[in-house]
Amino acid sequence: MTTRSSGKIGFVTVRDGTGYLQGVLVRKDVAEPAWDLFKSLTQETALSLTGEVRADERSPGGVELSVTDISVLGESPAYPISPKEHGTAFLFEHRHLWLRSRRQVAIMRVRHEVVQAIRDFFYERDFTLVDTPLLTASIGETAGTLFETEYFDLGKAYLAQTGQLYVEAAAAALGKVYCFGPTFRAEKSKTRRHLTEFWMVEPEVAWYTSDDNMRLQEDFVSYIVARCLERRKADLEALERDPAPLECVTPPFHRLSYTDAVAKLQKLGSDVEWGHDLGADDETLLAQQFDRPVFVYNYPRRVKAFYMKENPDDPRTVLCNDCLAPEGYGEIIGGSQREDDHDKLLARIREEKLPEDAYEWYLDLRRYGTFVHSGFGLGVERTVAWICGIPHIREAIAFPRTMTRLYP
Ligand code: NSS
Repeated sequence: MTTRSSGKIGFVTVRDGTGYLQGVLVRKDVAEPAWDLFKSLTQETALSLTGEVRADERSPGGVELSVTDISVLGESPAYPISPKEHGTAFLFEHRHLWLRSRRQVAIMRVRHEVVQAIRDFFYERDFTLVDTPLLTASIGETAGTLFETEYFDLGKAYLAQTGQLYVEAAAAALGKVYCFGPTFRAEKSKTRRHLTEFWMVEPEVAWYTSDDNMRLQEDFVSYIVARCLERRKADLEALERDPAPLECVTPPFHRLSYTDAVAKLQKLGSDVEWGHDLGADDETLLAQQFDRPVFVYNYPRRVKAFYMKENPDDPRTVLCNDCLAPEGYGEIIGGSQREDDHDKLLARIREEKLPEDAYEWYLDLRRYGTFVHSGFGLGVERTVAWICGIPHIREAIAFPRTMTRLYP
C-alpha cells in the first residue's frame, strides 16, 4: 500500500492480488485514532480496511472505499524501494520486493497469459505434452554452454539445454508432441537477451517439413500475441506498450533465405559475410525492415546444430529457420527439419566431436523406422519481453538467473 494526504483528506491505495483499490479517509468523519494510524502508515504495510464501497468513475477499477477504520496486520518500517528512481542493480538485489511494483505485476500477468496461451494452442491442436529430463547425458545443442555435475557412478550429467532430442523420440510414438520447461545454458554473455536459466516450449511434429514448421510457428506466435492483446489489455496499458505493432502480428510472416538476408544486410551497411552467423545487430537491422516477424531460413550448416537436415538443393546449408521479432527484439524461435538419415547424422555427431555413446539411443530413431520430422523452440522470456515492450529479458521472469546473479 501507499498513502498520500492533503491534511483534511487521506488516500490509501491497497493491492490484494486481484487489483488495486483506493481508500479515502475524511479527517472530520473518522475517529482520531484511525486518522493517527493512517498518518503513521508506511509503504507496503499489510492492513485491513473497514468502510463503505462507493462507485466512483475517476477511480481505477471504478470504485472507492470510504474508510472508517484501519488495522495494521504487518508493519513495514523503512521499505527499501521508494517511489523514487533506483538503479537496476539495486532493484535486482531486491527482486523479492520489487515484484510487488505495478510494472512488475503487469509483466508477470502477461507472462502468465503467454504460458497459458502456449498450453491452450497445443491442446486445441491435439498435441500431447511430454515432459523431458533436465538431467541428461547427451548434449542437446553445443558443448560450449553446459552446466555439468557429477552423477553417482555414471560420470558427468548435464543440465538440459533443450528437450528436443527426447521429443523427437516421443514424436515417433505420438505424432504431435511438445515439451515445456526450464532449460539451462552456461552463456558467458551479459546481453539483454541471455539468461542462464530460461523457459522454452518445443513442439515436434512427425511428417512436418521445414515449410510446415514455419507455418506452425506463424500461427503459434500470432495466437500468443492475439491472446495477450485480448486478455491483458490493462496490463499492457500499465506498461505503456503501444499495441499497434502487436496488432500487425498475423500470418503470413515475411520469409527470407539466409543468403538473401546476407545480401540485404550488406546493402544496409552490415559487414556480415556469407558463412557467418547473424549477430544481434544484424538481426535487429533486418527485423526493422519489416512490420511483423520475419523468418530467416536455411543457414549455413557450419553455424547451426548437428541435428539439422542437410538441404538437398544446397548441401552447404541446412533446412532450418530463426524467427526474428520486430522492434529490435531479434530471435525468439529457432527451428528445423531434423536429419533423418542415419549416416549423415552420425557423420555430423563425429564432426562436432560429440560423445558418440551418449547418442546411441538418438541414432536408434534413424535405425528403426526413420521419418521426416520438424520442430522448434520458442524462448518464453524473449517473447514476454517483446510483447511487454521491455528492454531486458531479466524482467520477464520472476527470479532471473544470469552469469552475475544467483540471489535472491
Ligand atoms: O538454441 S535455440 O535456438 N534452439 C534450440 O534449443 C532447439 N533445440 C529448439 C528446437 O528445435 N526444439 O533456442 C531456441 C530459443 C531461442 O530462439 C531463444 O528464444 C531461446 O530459445 N533462447 C534463450 N533465451 C534466453 N536466454 C538464452 N540464453 C537463450 N538461448 C536460447
